[in-house]
Amino acid sequence: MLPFDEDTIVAISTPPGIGGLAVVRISGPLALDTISQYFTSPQELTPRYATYGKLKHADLSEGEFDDCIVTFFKGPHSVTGEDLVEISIHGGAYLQQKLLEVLLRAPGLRAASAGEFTFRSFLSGRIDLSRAEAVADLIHAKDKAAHKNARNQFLGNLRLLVDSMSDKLIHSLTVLEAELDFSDQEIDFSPPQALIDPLSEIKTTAEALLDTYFYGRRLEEGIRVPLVGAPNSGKSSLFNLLLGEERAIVTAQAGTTRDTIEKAIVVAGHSIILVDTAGLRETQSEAELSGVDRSLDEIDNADLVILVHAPDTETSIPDELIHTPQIAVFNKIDLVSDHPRDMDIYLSCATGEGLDLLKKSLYTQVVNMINEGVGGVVLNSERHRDVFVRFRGQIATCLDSIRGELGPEYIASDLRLALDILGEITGKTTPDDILNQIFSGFCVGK
Ligand SMILES: Nc1nc2c(ncn2[C@@H]2O[C@H](COP(=O)(O)OP(=O)(O)OP(=O)(O)O)[C@@H](O)[C@H]2O)c(=O)[nH]1
Ligand SMILES: [Mg+2]
Repeated sequence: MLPFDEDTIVAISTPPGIGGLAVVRISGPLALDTISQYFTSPQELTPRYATYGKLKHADLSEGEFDDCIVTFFKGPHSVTGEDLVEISIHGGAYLQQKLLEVLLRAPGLRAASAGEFTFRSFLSGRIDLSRAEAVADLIHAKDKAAHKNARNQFLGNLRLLVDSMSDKLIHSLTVLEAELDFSDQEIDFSPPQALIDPLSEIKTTAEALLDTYFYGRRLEEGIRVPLVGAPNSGKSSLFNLLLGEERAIVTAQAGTTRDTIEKAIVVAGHSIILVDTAGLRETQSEAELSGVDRSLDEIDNADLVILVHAPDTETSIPDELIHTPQIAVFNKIDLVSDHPRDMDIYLSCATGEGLDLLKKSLYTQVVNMINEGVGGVVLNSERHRDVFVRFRGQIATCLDSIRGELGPEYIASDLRLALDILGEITGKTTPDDILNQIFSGFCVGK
């Protein structure tokens, strides 16, 4: 475990310059002492009550600080497990920085490092590692679906799942320990089905969890939807129409878009990254060729492609698209009376006809991608995926050892290793460098 110093830490918990209210947090043994030197109020600070008053100190000039509200949480009944003070002030960047500066001159206080409040919460046992990570996800959640997933993890769904797997492993270990106790009596060890069944169940759960990862990444990064097609087919026009703003340049000249342009919209509660791309064609122009390469990269990374056809251009389906879900759109129907049969949507960016159908189709495709997860858990972190890949492998090793009728001491040691791997999710057995990496990814003040 990392050294947990007894310092009192301070940080602004809202990014400077946002406006509204800002919260400055002080956590540690000197929190209460410090605030009593900087804050005056007719009322006593009472734990868990918000107290209205003024910040006052020789270091603060008159008029620099007006009213504020201080909330005091007495350790261990605080989020960090230690004495914690939260000062709500007006959110101007100047006021925030000034207060921080002044507090940092107070004896025994130092600036909190990134994620240190949450880290202290973890070290004091208030939350396990998976919930601490969910705090970061909650802060970064861009849409309803990502928020829901982060919230589920924060409520402890992942921990509950891990606990139930751990309990089964511990039970299996108990069965084996009992065998080991009798091993000096030369009774043959025949591994009971009671060992195989729970382990097979655990392996199935781990596999189902790993299957949620692909969707989990989409939750994290957004569903990538490039608009692809021949030059002049109307990709940029459609991109603008879906965004509801004139974001991309549209001209009658083929080869207008070179660089990819992306912008997020929300469909069915999910962030969708719409990407306008350069039209696919053979070309001598170096700049356009780079654009086409980028379009092909986008196709490679796409979750869903909107393939745009038009009567006055010829869009061929790129080979790279074979495995990617797609919506085939026939654009510019205002120009023709007859159109091909094999398209999903018939559209006119000029008149808006067909746009609602395209939006519905996009909605349906997104809803089809939703994975409800296992016990409300969708894996979205590379770290969690890595742990579960190793865990699944270790459970497979345990099962092999049991079926291969290895001695109970070998199977027990395989099971202990599986338990250790699983403990990395909740932080029981997570190496210090990984902990450092996780918490340094947080922002200061969290
Ligand atoms: N009549 C008609 N013209 C359209 C429609 N959609 C787009 N256009 C026109 O087609 C031309 C090309 O449109 P863009 O949106 O720039 O086409 P693009 O696919 O982005 O073209 P590149 O960027 O060159 O690959 C412009 O003159 C648009 O006004 C449509 O539905 N009907
Ligand atoms: Mg374009």
